[in-house]
Amino acid sequence: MLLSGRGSNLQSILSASQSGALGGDIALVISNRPDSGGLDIARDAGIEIALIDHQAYATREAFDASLAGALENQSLDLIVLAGFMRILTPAFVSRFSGRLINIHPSLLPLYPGLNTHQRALDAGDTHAGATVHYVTRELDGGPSVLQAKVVVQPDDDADSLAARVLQVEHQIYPQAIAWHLSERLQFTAGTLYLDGVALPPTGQRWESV
Ligand code: NHR
Ligand code: GAR
Repeated sequence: MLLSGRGSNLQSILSASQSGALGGDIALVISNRPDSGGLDIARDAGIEIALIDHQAYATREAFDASLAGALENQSLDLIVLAGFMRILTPAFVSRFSGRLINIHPSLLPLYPGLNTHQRALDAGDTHAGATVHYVTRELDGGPSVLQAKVVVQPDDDADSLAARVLQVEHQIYPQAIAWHLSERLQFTAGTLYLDGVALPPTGQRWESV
């Protein structure tokens, strides 16, 4: 797993792993930031951790080569981005193609990139949400697996909306990872399949909450 921050998605995935709902274990947690809460959560759970600080590398290519080096000896089924804040190079993405998944805090294809909650509020959207997608070289442009919606409340600010979206992230991300690990979900040759059936571009919908 790759992360940069607090690690609440790590916590939800760890809980699913411990209950048997995930169908797998977290082998390694890597952060690009020394102060990530996610590193503390992983350490306390006895998971191997690594700090690969992007500021120590002159180029994105050098940073990604170091990341790839840490990941390649592990025979990982899936590399999970959970609040990971560095854009990955095409070389890294193609090396782990079909085995890289991300959760993005918007209803993709709306609002790829950063500052998603404020952008949804500024647009006057009635709904916001989160999307699990496979990672391709196109930022937040890979095929969607699972999407969850929440209702925007009149008094929401970016923080309150982010907190509501985070609750559904904790539901859909372990689910999507479990599908991948059980091989119900496959991303091959640019097409995404669930139980052998090609998924529509928006992925599966989780019920509105
Ligand atoms: N890499 C590729 N190639 N494709 C994707 O879809 C990726 C990716 C790397 C990360 C997560 C994504 C998100 O869910 C993600 C998806 C970071 C940025 C960003 O602009 C944008 C989107 C995402 C992650 N990062 C700045 C950068 O220069 C740094 C910002 C910071 O450090 O705070 O890399 O939102
Ligand atoms: C989550 O909301 C995740 O969707 C978002 O950051 C938060 C991480 O929270 N991801 C991105 O913005 C990726 N650029 P967490 O550290 O508590 O899991």
